[in-house]
Amino acid sequence: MEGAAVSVFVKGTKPTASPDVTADMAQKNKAFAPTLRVVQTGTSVSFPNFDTVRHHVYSFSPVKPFEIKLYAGTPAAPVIFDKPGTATLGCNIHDRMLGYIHVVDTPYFGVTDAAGKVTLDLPAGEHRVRVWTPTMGETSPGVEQGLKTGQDVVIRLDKP
Ligand SMILES: [Cu+2]
Repeated sequence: MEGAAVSVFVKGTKPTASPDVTADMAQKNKAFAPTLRVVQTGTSVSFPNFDTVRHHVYSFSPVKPFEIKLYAGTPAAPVIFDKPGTATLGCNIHDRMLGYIHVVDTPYFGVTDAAGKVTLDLPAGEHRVRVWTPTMGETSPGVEQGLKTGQDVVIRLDKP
């Protein structure tokens, strides 16, 4: 299964990243790497191309429609993801390329590993955790529940 985006909302923290926060969504072997990248709202994302072929990356998603026309190397201008939600990425040249940038209003986030686990370093207290996976679809906000730091939180996504 693909990784799940896990974000934790902590009262009193800034929803938006400072302007110098950056992230990468690479292309390697004609695939997005990673398939799913989680960023805080306001993050500048670069799209470095490590392949010897050119890519043409786009998103039609309402949270961030954009297009980077046929390019090699790293495009000069990063794309700023300024609204929370999910952008689905594709490539005009390689139809099978599919990736996601999941944008969250919190600095606390991660992606689950192959075992479905993620560990986050949180301020002590009670917070809200939200989980989103690509299978939910880009318009889904994900599922949310409470959590208390220091305890394992189990979220089952296979419930009806
Ligand atoms: Cu491509």
